[in-house]
Order: sequence, then C-alpha cells, then structure tokens
Amino acid sequence: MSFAKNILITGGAGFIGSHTVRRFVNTYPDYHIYNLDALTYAGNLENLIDIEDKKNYTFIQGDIRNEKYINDIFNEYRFDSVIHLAAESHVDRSINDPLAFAKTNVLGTMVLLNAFLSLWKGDWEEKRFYHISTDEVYGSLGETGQFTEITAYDPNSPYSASKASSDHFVRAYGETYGLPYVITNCSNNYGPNQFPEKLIPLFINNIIHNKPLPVYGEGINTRDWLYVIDHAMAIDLVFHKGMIKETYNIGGFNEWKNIDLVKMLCKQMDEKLGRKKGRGEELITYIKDRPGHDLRYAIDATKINKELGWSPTVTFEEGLSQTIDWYLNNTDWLKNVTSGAYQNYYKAQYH
Ligand code: NAD
Ligand code: TDX
Repeated sequence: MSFAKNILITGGAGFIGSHTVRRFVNTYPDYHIYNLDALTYAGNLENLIDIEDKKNYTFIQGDIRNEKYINDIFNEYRFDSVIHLAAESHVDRSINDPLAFAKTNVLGTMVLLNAFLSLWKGDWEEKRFYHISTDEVYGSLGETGQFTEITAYDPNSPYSASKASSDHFVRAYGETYGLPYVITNCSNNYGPNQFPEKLIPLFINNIIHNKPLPVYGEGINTRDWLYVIDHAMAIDLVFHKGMIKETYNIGGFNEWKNIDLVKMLCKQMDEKLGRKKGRGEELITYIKDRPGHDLRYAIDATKINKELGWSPTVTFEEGLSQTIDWYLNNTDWLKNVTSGAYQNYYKAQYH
C-alpha cells in the first residue's frame, strides 16, 4: 500500500510524543507514521501498546545524535515531514547534566535538520519540519504579562537554553537554506503517561505511597497547565494548517501557583482514595528552591486561536481528575517506570 505522507515523529515513546503518535496513526490511516525514539529512561513502548499493530505505524529505535544512522534512515524511508519531539525534557536533570541537554536537544536537532536538507535538497513541495518547543525559552515573567510569539528569548535553565538554541537553529535553516519549518512553544503539559519526575505525576505517585511532597521554595511559582490531549490536537492543527516559517504559542489559559495546584491535587486524591480530609496536605514539605527557578510562565495563545481556531477543550478540574484516575488505574505502569534507575535519580534529587 502506498501512503499519502511518510511522517517521522521523533520522541514518540515519550509523554507528549505518544499522544501525538496515537492521534496521527488513528486519525490518518493514509499517512505512514514512523516513530523514532532512543527509549531513554523517559521513552516507554507500553505507552503505545494499543496501536503497535496498526498497518500505518512503524517503530524505529534510534538516537537523533547518531548522524550516520539518522542520514541512513532518512534515505531509506524518505520522510517528507518531521514532527520533532525527542528531547531531554526535565529541568532538574538539566541542572545536574547540562551537556547531555546540549547534545540531544541542540546537536540532535541539527542532525535531523541536516538529514532533511540533504534528502530533499531544496525540493520543498509538500514538505515540512515541525519543531515542538516550550514556553520556557522566553524566561520568567513577573506578576503580570504574558508571552507572545514576539517576546524575546531569555532562557534561564540549561534545559530552556538548549530548547532556545534548537529553535534558533530551526529558524536559521529556514532563513539560510529555505527549509520549510514551523515551531510551537507550549506551556506545561499534564495527563496520562507523564514520567513521575514532573510535578503532577510525581506528587500523585508520592501521595499513593504516603511519601513527602517536595514543594520547591515557597510554592509561589506559577505555571500555565494544558491537558496533553489538547496539545496533541494543536500539533495536528499546526502540522496541517500552520503557516511555514511561523511560530505559534500554545497554552491552557490556566495559570496556577504551584502550592494552590498541589492543594487541589491533594483534595482530589483524598476523595478518590477514600482518605480522611487533609491527609494529602499533611505530606507537603517545603524544600530548597530549584536554582534559577523561573517565577512565572503565562502564554498568550491568541494567535493559534484566531488564525487556526484552536482552543483547549478540557477544563483543569476535569483533566486533573482524569489524570489521577489514569495513574490509579495503571499502577503497573507506574511500578515499571519507577523501578531501577528511577530510584537512583529520586534519591540524588530529594535526599
Ligand atoms: P519526554 O521526556 O516524556 O519524552 C522524550 C522522548 O524523547 C522519550 O521517549 C525519549 O526516549 C526520547 N529521546 C530522548 N533523547 C533521545 C535521543 N537522543 N534520540 C531519540 N529519542 C530520544 O518529553 P515530553 O514531556 O513528552 O516532551 C516532548 C517534547 O515537548 C520535548 O521536545 C519538550 O521540550 C517539549 N515540551 C514539553 C512540555 C511538557 O510540559 N512536558 C511542554 C512544552 C514542550
Ligand atoms: O518536586 C518538584 N517540586 C516542585 O515544587 C518538582 C518536580 C517541581 N516543582 C515545581 C517546579 C516548577 O515551578 O513545580 C513546577 C513544575 O515543575 P516541572 O513539572 O518540573 O515542570 P517545569 O520545570 O515547569 O517544566 C515543564 O514545563 C515546560 C516541563 O518539564 C518542560 O519539559 C516543559 O518544556
């Protein structure tokens, strides 16, 4: 069977990547989706069990830092589009090992750009390179204001510096070589299949096991939260309708101070676990702040809303409730990802 498009999705075994792969495989049976993932600690094929036998889906285990390998697979499969999500994604890990973030996020992205460029050599009809990025590239806001697409980049963590750098390379390849790109910068995602190092799944897992909830600093840092399925919908829309050489901000219009979010999470968990009121909150423990901790992120998502008609469909209360239910119903998934190497990371981070 021949397919209308051969799409490479990188990082498809991770959190956002797996929701994106699922959406594309199920919605577009006439596209062939190739999921390239190195299966680092964050990549997990269990996330995609429901689609692994689909005819329009192929998994390829490989590393975006490996130039020869990446060039070979571009020549073999002739991807006409790339949706690039593979990355080292956790800010705290970037503080411990910044170089790993430069290697994967900056050099890995360049390896993909070069492979795409060498394969198509300027024949750009119906081709596109879609780079998935983050609001963290814009740095930190004070009490007011929002990030727009023209906010100057001002990254503060090694993670955000590496993502900012990769965004710049993508744009530079567009200007210099005419490579047809689109970039989106999204706020904090949450939902099923997120690795329990990020705030929400870490705290769900700790509440289940009656472990302390390590809130950094005074808990006053603010994030804008978006349900991962709404992000995957936005990715679908931008992939098909986004203008070449444009950036779109994606956000949930949903700002929460960390401590308020944690208290809401504790309340929902007490109810769902049938524990006495206030039990979850007793686990809150304030610990040393994250170095360079950005105070506040807030996204102005007007452009994608007005130009492409996207807006979030899931309220935070619903999304959080569905997320908790997913983790409570998938304790084996949690057990599998929190064994082994995770235990070493957790000890080093919090003890
Ligand atoms: P994740 O850590 O859950 O998944 C990353 C995936 O990339 C994993 O499957 C991992 O195995 C793979 N990977 C890592 N290094 C690789 C390499 N060298 N070669 C091939 N594959 C490799 O991350 P996520 O939270 O799903 O984030 C996905 C993308 O979205 C990232 O680019 C991230 O910067 C961006 N983003 C994330 C958020 C968020 O809130 N999580 C928000 C905005 C943007
Ligand atoms: O144990 C914790 N205690 C705590 O107070 C953890 C893990 C986090 N926090 C705070 C730090 C942040 O203010 O909670 C907030 C959210 O933290 P993370 O879940 O680590 O996310 P963040 O640092 O905001 O970055 C996330 O959003 C943007 C993703 O990890 C990035 O990949 C994405 O680009």
